[in-house]
Amino acid sequence: MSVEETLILVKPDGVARGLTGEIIRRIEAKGYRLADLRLVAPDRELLAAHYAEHEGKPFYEPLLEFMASGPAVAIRAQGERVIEGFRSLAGTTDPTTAAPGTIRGDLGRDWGLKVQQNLVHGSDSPESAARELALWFA
Ligand code: DAT
Ligand code: MG
Repeated sequence: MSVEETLILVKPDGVARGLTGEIIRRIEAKGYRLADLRLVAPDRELLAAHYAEHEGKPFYEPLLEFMASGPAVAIRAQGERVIEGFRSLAGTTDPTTAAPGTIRGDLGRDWGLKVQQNLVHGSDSPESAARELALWFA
């Protein structure tokens, strides 16, 4: 048994497109537990801390700008191997090539889509999850 918790974000595109319910439905259908949930309008400081590993990359500024464009839904989700499991549910980073059946593969749009508009975030390791949960649920 390895019960973990992870940070899931429904990003501003997901909230704006009215997909929060559909995304939460998939999380719950998989059997994960919602331990905490909040609507957050993140400031620059929070986003810079959250995406510190990407600072300096070409997509960093557009990514922060997009993430500040509207509210996000932050979820503390718990479950057996939920970190890896949610990333599997989410699909690979680029919605164009994310597998059908995944959140990004099923719900991502190709028309005018930018890679950062990929609906969700999920922590990628136990260390990231602890760090990110502390930021979003401070
Ligand atoms: P993931 O969100 O799948 O963990 P990541 O941590 O590598 O992906 O990148 C964080 C976010 O940055 C990602 O959700 C979308 C954006 N991004 C990543 N690579 C990109 C690229 N090559 N061009 C534009 N945006 C990118
Ligand atoms: Mg990542």
